[in-house]
Amino acid sequence: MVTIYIGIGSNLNDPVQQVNQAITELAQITNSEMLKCSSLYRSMPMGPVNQADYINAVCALNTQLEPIALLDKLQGIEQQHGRVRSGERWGPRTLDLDILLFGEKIISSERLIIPHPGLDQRSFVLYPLYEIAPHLDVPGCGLLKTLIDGCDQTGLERIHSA
Ligand code: A4P
Ligand code: MG
Repeated sequence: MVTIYIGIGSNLNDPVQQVNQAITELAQITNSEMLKCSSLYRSMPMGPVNQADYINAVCALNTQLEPIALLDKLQGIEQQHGRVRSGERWGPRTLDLDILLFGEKIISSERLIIPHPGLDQRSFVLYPLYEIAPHLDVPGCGLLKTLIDGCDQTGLERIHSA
């Protein structure tokens, strides 16, 4: 069993509902166990500005799956949510599931980069992660608390789901 962290993001088709539904589905992944979920956060879009605010959250799971098998499960869930890849970088999406961390692993392969790129600078990842794992040491990036101290919280608001 290894503890992994998944970042959830949505800004299309009722994002709060998309994220809550995704949390339910993550809890049903085979050979895995949901440990913790953060609150939901509303965040200003990173990337093109002509898109809606995002809803973000982070979950911790224990899993026996290998990283690629987990990625396949997550992409299956994204498909169930009607994810359409428009080709626009950082464009709007019904559901995005990113493997933020996979235990202590550092991976750089064609399909998978872990820790997830940019994690150490994204308030919409760091703050929900800090809520559920305040003592985390992020492989290759250092203490989460230190990353949080250097990360502006502007444009990020913790919300309570409906
Ligand atoms: N991939 C590589 N590493 C990973 C990983 N650790 N987890 C590959 C998941 N996938 C990983 O992903 C493209 C490919 O990345 C996958 O096929 C997989 O093999 P994608 O979901 O099709 O594309 P994407 O998400 O649009 O691309 P990218 O560059 O990963 O975007 P990000 O970094 O996910 O950012 N603003 C706010 N406020 N909140 C957000 O959540 N999200 C994004 C997307 C932009 N702006 C945002 C937010
Ligand atoms: Mg992604």
